[in-house]
Amino acid sequence: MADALLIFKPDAAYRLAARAGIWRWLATEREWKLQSLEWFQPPASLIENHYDFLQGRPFFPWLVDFMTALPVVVGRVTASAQSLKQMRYELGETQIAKSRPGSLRERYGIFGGLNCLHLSDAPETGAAEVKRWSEFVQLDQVKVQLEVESDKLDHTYHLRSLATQVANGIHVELASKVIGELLAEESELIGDQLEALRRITLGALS
Ligand code: DAT
Ligand code: MG
Repeated sequence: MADALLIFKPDAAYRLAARAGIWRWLATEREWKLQSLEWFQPPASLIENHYDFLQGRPFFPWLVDFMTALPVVVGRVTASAQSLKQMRYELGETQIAKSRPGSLRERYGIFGGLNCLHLSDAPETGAAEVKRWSEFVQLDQVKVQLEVESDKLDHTYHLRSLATQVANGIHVELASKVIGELLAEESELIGDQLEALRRITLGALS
């Protein structure tokens, strides 16, 4: 059995319909078992180490902001190497424009690297990530139960369309404003936390 680290990134942790959809998949535990889950806001140093292979890439400062701006939902799953591969297939490719139709990321991800869920990509990386994160998070207890349904609207495709406009410099101000409004509708965040979700979403588009 392999260990894998799982993270509901902010775009999944707070967009409640997306979170419910991803949770419906995760909770089936078809070929895997969820061993732990809890809320945790990672420090920048942890994210810089977690993504050290991406240091120097132009999106790296955004990535660190994205992963540290708000508490996220972190957990550990166990699965065979083959099942972990199957989970990654169901998750879909990293960048939303390239993610397989029907995959979780294509269904709920907004744009670029705003891709909802982290999942270790192999037993070796899973072991290393679980070891690193276990210094910060207790990875042996399911401490949160997420809901399988949400009353909130799912604006994924509208958000993707607006994000594409912003990324292409078309109606940037108006599209950015509507993105903020849609994120407010999808989540229960207010004040600084809503502003943080808006900032990390727009940050992926520049
Ligand atoms: P994955 O999350 O599919 O394992 P990864 O480990 O290669 O992908 O990269 C980690 C995260 O970094 C990814 O989820 C989002 C971000 N990222 C990677 N490549 C990117 C790119 N070309 N543009 C924007 N964000 C990217
Ligand atoms: Mg990865």
